[in-house]
Amino acid sequence: MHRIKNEGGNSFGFYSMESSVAWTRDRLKLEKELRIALNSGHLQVLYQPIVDVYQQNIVRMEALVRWPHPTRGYLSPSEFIPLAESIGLMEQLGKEVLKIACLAAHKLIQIGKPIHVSVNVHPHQLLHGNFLPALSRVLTETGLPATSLILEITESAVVSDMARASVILQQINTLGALIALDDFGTGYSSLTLLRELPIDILKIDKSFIRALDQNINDLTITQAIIGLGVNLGLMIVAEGVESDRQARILLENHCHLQQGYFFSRPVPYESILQLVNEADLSNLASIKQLCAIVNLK
Ligand code: G
Ligand code: MN
Repeated sequence: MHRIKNEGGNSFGFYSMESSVAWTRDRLKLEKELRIALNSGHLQVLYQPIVDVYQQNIVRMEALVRWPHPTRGYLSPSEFIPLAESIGLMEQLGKEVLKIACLAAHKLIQIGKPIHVSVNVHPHQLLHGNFLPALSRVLTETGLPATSLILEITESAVVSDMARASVILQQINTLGALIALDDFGTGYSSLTLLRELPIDILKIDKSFIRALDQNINDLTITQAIIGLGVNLGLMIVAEGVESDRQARILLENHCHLQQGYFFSRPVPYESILQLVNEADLSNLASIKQLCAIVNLK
């Protein structure tokens, strides 16, 4: 049952004594390996650029954790975050990623490239731990101004305990960090949430962007989210932009903050450094194409 639930639920599997023993053994091994990886600094943080198509510039980067596993290859968060959560490692893992990301952003500031860093915060981390003191400590230790940090939270985190989430988000807001609502449109999309909480940014979920140029419903929903956000004075970021057609449609709808494989995959810090150091980013073919689009308008 736990295996099926961990794989996303809403399914069934067959139980046998042998498979159960094998699964438990496998899982215990993975747990042990995750603990070791975390404690010995083996988890990697990659950064995916968020570009401002108008400015033709990288203005932010989203920190995304990866686990280079010795035998299973690169594991993405969806493959080990549920495990980290179930064995109580989520807070430690979250803090570690936050610290690495803040250090990276601080280094960029020091070389005159003030790029905001956007860090995903897991619901557990936000609601169950001592999030605010931990956040303050990381900012002090890394020297990153709070105003250079964006925390990405999901609607489900907020909805699961609205009262507590509200208090914590207000405190984060007072500190000066920005708050982004991640995967917007896939969860509850409660409008009360937008009215009552100090949200600064909406990130349109990539599921709407994927078929933006083929599906009129996806386009309509995307336009509605942009309209809603703009009218509420929020910044809008489109995620999962994979083609120039998608980028162009978003731009036509005044959504100029964009992120996705069209611009860049998540890359190591050294590659970000290289990208931001390019005078005009013209090595990013996609940016070049977009410059042409913007100039045409
Ligand atoms: O939930 P969140 O929005 O933080 O998820 C980010 C994830 O989306 C990362 O795992 C990242 O690798 C992935 N991602 C980023 N850009 C794209 C894209 O253009 N297409 C697809 N399919 N996935 C993307
Ligand atoms: Mn995110």
